[in-house]
Amino acid sequence: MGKGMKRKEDPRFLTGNGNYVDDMRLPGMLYMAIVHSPYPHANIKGIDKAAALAVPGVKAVITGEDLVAASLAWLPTFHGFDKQMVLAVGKVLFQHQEVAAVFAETREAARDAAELVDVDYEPLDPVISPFDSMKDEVILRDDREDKTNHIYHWDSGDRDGTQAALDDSEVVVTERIYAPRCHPAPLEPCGCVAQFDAMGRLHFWVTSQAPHVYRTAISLVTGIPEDKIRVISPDIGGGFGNKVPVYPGYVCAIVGALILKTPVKWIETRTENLTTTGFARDYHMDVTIGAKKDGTVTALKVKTVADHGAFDAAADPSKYPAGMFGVVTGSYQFPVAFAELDAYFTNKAPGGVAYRCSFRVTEASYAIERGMDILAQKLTMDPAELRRKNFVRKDQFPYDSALGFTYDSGDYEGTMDKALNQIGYAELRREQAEKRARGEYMGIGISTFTEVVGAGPSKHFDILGIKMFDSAEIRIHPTGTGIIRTGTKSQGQGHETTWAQIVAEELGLDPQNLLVEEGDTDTAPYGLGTYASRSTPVAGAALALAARRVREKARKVAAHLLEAAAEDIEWVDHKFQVMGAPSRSVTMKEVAFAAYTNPGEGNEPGLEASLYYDPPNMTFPHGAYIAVVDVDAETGEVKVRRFLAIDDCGTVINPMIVEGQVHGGLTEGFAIAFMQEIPYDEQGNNMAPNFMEYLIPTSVEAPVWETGSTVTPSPHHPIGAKGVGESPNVGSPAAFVNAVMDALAPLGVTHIDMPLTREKVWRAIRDAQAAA
Ligand code: PCD
Repeated sequence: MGKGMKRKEDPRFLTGNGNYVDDMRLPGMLYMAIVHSPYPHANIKGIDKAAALAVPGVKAVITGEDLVAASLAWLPTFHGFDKQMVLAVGKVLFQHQEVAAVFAETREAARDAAELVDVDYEPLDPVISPFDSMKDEVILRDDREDKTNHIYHWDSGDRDGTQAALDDSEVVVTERIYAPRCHPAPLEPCGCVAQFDAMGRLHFWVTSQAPHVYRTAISLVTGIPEDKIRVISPDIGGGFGNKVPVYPGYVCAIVGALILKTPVKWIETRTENLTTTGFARDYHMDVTIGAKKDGTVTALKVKTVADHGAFDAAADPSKYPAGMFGVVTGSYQFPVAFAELDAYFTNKAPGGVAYRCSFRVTEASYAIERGMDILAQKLTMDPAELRRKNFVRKDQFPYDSALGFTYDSGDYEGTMDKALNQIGYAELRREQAEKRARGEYMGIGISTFTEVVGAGPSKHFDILGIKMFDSAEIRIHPTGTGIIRTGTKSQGQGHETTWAQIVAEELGLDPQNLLVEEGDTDTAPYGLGTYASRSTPVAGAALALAARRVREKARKVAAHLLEAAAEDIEWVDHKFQVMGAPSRSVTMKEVAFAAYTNPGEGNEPGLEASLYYDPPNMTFPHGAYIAVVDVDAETGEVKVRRFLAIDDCGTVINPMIVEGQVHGGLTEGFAIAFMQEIPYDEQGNNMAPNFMEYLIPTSVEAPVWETGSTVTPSPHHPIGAKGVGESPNVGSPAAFVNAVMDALAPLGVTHIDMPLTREKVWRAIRDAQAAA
């Protein structure tokens, strides 16, 4: 624990020996390709399969009508507010929507044939903006009983109290802040292999962040009894939220394997990944902050319009339709606040998914961290001082926020001070003043965010009704090695290493000899999977407590070996010893052997335990990020000169892994801030369907990351750990944008929506200069 142990999984990955879904090859396996709609909104007048079926090697073509006959035309989305068409029936609702599936002996034949499926479309006018959609002039989803494009309303806090406080405030700032539609584009796209064995049992290899939830969902959708389904998530090349939802292709592959009685593989193309899988953000947030002239905040109001596309793909807990957006009060003491959100359907690909974001925390953090800077600019106050004035103080935890969360622990001021010192803030401000005097645009951007991760306590959190606990199972072998299983599933995070470290610490064993296995529903205990930075807060806690259960059992065996009463045995320095007689001790390795060879009378043989953990609260990691940029006013180019991230995720299991998590998340945050968006034109065309348009930063574009940490343990987690995987993506976009706005402040620019492309920055500068 606390050591930068090298990742146990890496030899496999670094030598090209990972085992991914696309590595699966089964005898007789067919390949599936999907036919996509070129139109965002159209009636389907007919589908002619003949030309496709004539392609050599093609075995079958299925359409939505075929699925209707099998009652498989719709699949539930994970928070239960909506369902999604598997293959379009009657009409298509977004460009690239799945219309038919082709099965063939080779991938090439399947794709060639997919192009020959002749679909007769009658194009309809698309509704692309949620602000048009809300007028309900055209109802997009005629399958729904409520004839409206409005999906849901959510609100939290004190509406009247907030308005009254804003009316009384000496200063009020307000800004519409857009969090663009974006997408993680993991290295490995989504895919699956479906096989029914001789006993009719479904074996389903799939790129899933939540294999157990998939098993239950597949059973509920298809009617196949759950014991006849085995879901296996092998190695996964990045998930980032993209691999939480169940996609139409999965259902089609299972149907294909069932009707053709042979295994079916489907691996989506990069363009399919960028056009059809669940998308994140697309939040239009009206942020209003009230304050006194001295900068003390008095109230926060946020009104959001969310564009969820044609189907609401959100996997949010059912009690939280807008996810954890309520963390929008951030790290600050707002005496009163009100947040409300309305979500709408449009003719875009399904939205509402979380990308490196614990259910809308990224949007919320971006809104408040941008908002605080807009307030600082209005008050001509230093943004660090404004934050300091309003931080929840260290001695106020557990802190009840105005929107109903109980923050577990934190030291916001201490973390910010560490960041300010480490980056040399005062010196940077001096340099900026000199540059400004010379007409140069340098900016410093701060983001002091609070996250909420570790979903979650069963009283509030579920997916499809299943409570969001997690689980751990530990078996120690006679020789003092063992196997560890959890209900989570690493997609690159390094669980094979960190889970072994937790158990090794609790049991005094060698982490190199504790094998970690996740992702096979036949062997792993039921768990809700890995997303929302929940694995460490939930499964990590389950592991520590399961290990303590093993230790309790081992204590009895130790007592037998030491010829003492179990009550007189204590656990000191990773071994059992007789109280007051340190020379009389046994190691866990010795106890393990005895557990199978000589457990002692009345002691149950064997050494294992399993445990389900229902967390009492979420964990609230925080951080202080600072970006330093230079903006070229001639070209709009932004150069990120420095970026410092101080993260506080409580007790750290593996500092090297945490640093890697932070580097990865910052690089994604950088991409979101400066280059990435899934935009749609007015005709509803997806304008970033490939990597020519959807840009992925490499080490060439990415800044050199400086990192550091503070440690404020979570008081309710057995080892004090909080999540960290999402923090860098949650905290960094605001730091980048704040830095650019700080650079352009002398021009009177207050806000530009991400991504801050050269063109947008250049136009803002030009417009500001023209207005001056
Ligand atoms: N850790 C440590 N310590 C602490 C914390 C943590 O060490 N304190 C570590 C662990 O153990 C792991 C990691 O670190 O290994 C992480 O963790 P977390 O935070 O708990 O988390 P998870 O749950 O595991 O995971 C999840 C996340 C998310 S959420 C995302 S997006 C992303 C991240 O993770 N993704 C990914 N990261 C990553 N990485 C990689 N490589 N890949 C991927 O995919 Mo979502 O909701 O899904 O949107």
